[in-house]
Amino acid sequence: DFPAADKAYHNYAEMIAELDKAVAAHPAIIRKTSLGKSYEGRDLPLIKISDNVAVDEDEPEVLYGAHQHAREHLTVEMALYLVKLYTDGYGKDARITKLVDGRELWIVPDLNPDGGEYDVATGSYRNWRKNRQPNAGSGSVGTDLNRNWSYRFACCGGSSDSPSSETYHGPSAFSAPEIQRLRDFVLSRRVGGVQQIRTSIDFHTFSELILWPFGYTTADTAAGLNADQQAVFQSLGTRMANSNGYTPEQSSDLYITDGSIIDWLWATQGIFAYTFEMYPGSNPSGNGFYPPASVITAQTARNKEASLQLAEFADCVYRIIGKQA
Ligand code: 0X9
Ligand code: CA
Ligand code: CA
Ligand code: ZN
Repeated sequence: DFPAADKAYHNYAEMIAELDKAVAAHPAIIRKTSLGKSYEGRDLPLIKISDNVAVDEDEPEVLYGAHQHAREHLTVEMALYLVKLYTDGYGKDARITKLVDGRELWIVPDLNPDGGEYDVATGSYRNWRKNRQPNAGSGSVGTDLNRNWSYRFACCGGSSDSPSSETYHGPSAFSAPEIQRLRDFVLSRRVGGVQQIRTSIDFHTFSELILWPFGYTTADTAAGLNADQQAVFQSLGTRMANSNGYTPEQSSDLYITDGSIIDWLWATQGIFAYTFEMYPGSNPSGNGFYPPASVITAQTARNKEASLQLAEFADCVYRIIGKQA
């Protein structure tokens, strides 16, 4: 489990218990299901928050995801924060109530439970990043889930062919069961050929950045990303960054990545998808992946405004540049 000093972080069982508590307290607006199972057979929880939650209404949909990378435990806390924000705030805060009534909010709080549990299993952090899927012909375990998506998979030097690498992309796109499950969910949100999810944040740590596509190329625009669309990404990214003090930039300004979730969500589904790299901003001493539990409250609440903005713009993201889709 987590070291004693960090026991405020939620392990897998505690995360599930917290979600179940929210469902018990607010059954009319929150539903918990599963995307399916991880490699080791853990459920990958899926939360929906909306009015008339049992009904698929014609409301813009938003996806918040967390924990593709095992050691980035602060992102699970971020997802739990959003669950509380939208449920406890319903009927009390006008802005929250309007979003819950007018959107269908999807939260995937833990896409890599196997890696997360492995990271804390001994009571000392293992600095684990990937999932826990064995690699045939290699003693090295694990695929980097954020290199396993199919769009320009392994195209551009932004991932590794070596199973021992931290950024191993897997033997083929969607080889990781966790990524298959999230892909299938996202594809299931196409209704009559129209993707219902409009905006998304995939939470990571660390560096305090807001990143947008593409990751595979340093070009600002590319096939499938025109100047207007780039301006939308940059404008909304900058607005969200003004609220949390993160640095907004194209994801390839950090480094080239291929097979990342946001490139796939944008290029194949037209979803305005961002990567947030949470606290800390830099790593002067110690390990930036393991901030003390004392920062959880402030560093999750720090993303309240950006998370609400992402949902508010989901009805027409082009509004931010004064255009219509
Ligand atoms: O390398 C990653 O996957 C992310 N950084 S992390 O330290 N959390 O591993 C950055 C991904 C940024 N690029 C894209 N999202 N395309
Ligand atoms: Ca609804
Ligand atoms: Ca719907
Ligand atoms: Zn990450």
